[in-house]
Amino acid sequence: MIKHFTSITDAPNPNALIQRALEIKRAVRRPPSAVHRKTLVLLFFNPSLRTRLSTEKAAQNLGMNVITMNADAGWKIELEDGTVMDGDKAEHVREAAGVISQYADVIGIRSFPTLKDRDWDYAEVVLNQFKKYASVPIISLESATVHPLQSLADAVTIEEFKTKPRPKVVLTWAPHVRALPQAVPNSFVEWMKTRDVELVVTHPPGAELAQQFVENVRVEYDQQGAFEGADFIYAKNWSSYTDYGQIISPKENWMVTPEKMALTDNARFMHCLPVRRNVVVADAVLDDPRCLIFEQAKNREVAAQAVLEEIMKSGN
Ligand code: SN0
Repeated sequence: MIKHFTSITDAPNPNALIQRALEIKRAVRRPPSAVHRKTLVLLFFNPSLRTRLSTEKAAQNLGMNVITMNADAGWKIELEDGTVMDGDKAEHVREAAGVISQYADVIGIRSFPTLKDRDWDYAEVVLNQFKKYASVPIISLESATVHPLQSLADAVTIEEFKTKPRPKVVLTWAPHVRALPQAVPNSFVEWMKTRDVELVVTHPPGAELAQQFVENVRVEYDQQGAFEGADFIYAKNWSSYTDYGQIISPKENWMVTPEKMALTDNARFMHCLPVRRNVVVADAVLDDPRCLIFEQAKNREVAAQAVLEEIMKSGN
């Protein structure tokens, strides 16, 4: 039974979700009657390609109605309680969430972090205010600090492509021209901790993730050392948590190259996308048949379907 799906802590049995996603992938798609005709409203405060398409597709596979709204250009929503609304915010989240709940059986929310105010971002204000004031379950479509639908799909992908009972999974920081959220790495680590894998996180000094995510996780500053014997290389850029939101520019080049991949045990390459070619990872790695980016993207659909099905099963 799950009510909301906003982080791994909402899933009492992550493995059951992973196994169900794999079952869905193998099975003929037939909408269960409990879900048929229910309505999913997706609210995007930030752009989306995979999350939007895969979640809409998953809902359609289940026979649900989907309404998607780009919420970035509409009313500015007041998120704080008790404010005098005499500024530029036209509608309080209390009304916005309450109204959407009149039309939706489930609401999906995408809201990136500000990358300016760490306490505010890590308090997950947008997501939590929607959770508080909506009367229906909330699914995270990537919030300020985690991206559980991506990590569930990544866990499914690793389950499908592992060739050893306990593969070595390496999350490596990679360069980028913009300051990006920590949501994908935070979430990936959180999900991998529940799997039977040897997890190593490698990043330059200054790229430390929040303690609550990397507690008891092996962290190495030596990228090439970390790559040795790896079965999966998961690359992702993130901006600084300690010097919050700042771009990290290490002295060495952290881009993933064929030379670095050669240090692994013939590892599979993974990235959540979108990816900056020849900044994060070299063309030759992305275009190699061992790269799993499309398999990951494909698994976003079954991941979302397993979650929606489970939420609907809970009688919501
Ligand atoms: C987002 C992120 O969290 O890093 C979404 C990943 C699922 N990535 C970006 O915003 C990349 C944007 C860019 O300019 O490359």
